[in-house]
Amino acid sequence: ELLAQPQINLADCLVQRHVREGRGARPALLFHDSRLSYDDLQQAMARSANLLQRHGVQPGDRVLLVVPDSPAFVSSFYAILALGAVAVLANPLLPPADLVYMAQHAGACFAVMHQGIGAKAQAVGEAGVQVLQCGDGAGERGELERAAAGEPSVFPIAETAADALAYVLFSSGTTGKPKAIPRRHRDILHCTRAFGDDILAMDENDLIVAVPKLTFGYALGGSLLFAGVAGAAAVVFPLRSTAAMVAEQIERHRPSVFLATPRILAELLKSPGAEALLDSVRIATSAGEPLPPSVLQAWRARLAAPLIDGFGSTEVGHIFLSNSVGDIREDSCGRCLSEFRVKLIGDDGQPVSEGTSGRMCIAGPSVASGYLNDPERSAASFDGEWHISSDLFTCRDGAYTYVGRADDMVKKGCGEWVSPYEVEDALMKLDAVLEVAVVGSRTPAGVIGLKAFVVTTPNTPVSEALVATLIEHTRQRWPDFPHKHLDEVEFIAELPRNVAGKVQRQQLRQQSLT
Ligand code: 3SK
Repeated sequence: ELLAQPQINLADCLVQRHVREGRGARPALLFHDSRLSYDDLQQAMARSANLLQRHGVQPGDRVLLVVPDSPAFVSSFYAILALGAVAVLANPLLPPADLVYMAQHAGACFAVMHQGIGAKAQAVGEAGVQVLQCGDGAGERGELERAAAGEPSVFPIAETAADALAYVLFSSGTTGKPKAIPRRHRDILHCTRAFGDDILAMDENDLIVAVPKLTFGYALGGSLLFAGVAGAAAVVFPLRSTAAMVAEQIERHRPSVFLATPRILAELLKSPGAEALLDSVRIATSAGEPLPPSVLQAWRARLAAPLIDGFGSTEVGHIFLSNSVGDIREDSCGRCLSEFRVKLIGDDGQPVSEGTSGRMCIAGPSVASGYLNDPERSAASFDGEWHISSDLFTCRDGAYTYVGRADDMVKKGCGEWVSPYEVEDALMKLDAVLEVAVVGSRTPAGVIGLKAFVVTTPNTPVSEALVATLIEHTRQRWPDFPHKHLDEVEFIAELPRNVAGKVQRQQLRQQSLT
């Protein structure tokens, strides 16, 4: 039992342990046509750790890691941890100013950055951070791979306290600078127990494909780290995931576990051949955004494997509410998982009654106690053992239903609240709709209305008739609730998303309310 130890280093538990215990030849990482075993990964990690140590990286130092998902990302991540240093993960798609902010905010003195983002590396370097550039760690060699090739392939992994800081993830809120969330070595082991073991029943035979990228906690935890705990294999691929790219990875690697997002699921399920494409999957998950019931219905109509909707956050470490095999509900993201406790509170800070919406508060062993170097925002979101989120839920019989972020709700008509997700789900049932986001808008009469930003399915012509069909659909769906009727529709080529792939409703709201 890994959690029984007072000293835990993830580089040991998730990589070196498998080599030590005779599982070194098993696959750890799949990247295009490359296959890295746990032996290969341990050696790449050790070489990089030796190299970083020679460059002066010390235990406790913060090292910015800005590398697309690849063997180089993974071996550098574990090398930083092996040194007892702290990996500060940043998405390579972010602009230079954001990367400089992240490096400075986290106090990074060193950075490993992909050589393909030279201008960004220059900006980080000019901010006083020592930068080492890498390739992809497979076919493409950079400065890091060339120098590391001469380093020993063994490294004495630092003995770190289970509570020591291991890595920092940034969570982009709707406003302000991204928040830095500290993660300790032991945190992900609790999350693995709650979700990887209890819900996914992962073991060393699993092969995981995840839609989001490794700088997002859902994928970092659910693919790379859960795989490391189980001795299973994770597929990694660079760039922002499109449905076509995900389909290609699934076709090539035939995963048993598919960590998905609603958007990619909806797209895959609207294309013919989804059954054949996904027939290796024994369990799929949906998280990152609310799963529209229509997408779950489409999945169930075509696939026998369970699709499990869950809800998590970077502050908690991973998923803390989830459906489970044998208990899958269309109107709920499930029950509180074994490691956690949750409560819903109202504006007065008191628990709300059953069926009333309230702010989700979470306590448990992997819950952060605050944001890094941010006392003000920490005070607003943490209270003792509780993380007070801005997510609103209702609870019935122990199952939680997502209502929206406190700032996503729209008050319309005679002051009645509408959850945009309910209206989006109704619209997603139409064949013409590929993606949709609903926000509050200012109507020509100057009152608050509901506006849908719609991405249509390929080959669907946009027209006034389609606008009328969408509006009429909401009227027919809720004949007695005019506050849920659409007032306006705008067709757009794609929804604005942040680098983690979440829809930027704030941007759409700003556009619609001015
Ligand atoms: O959806 C999220 O924000 C999330 C973050 C970290 C881990 C898991 C999830 C679903």
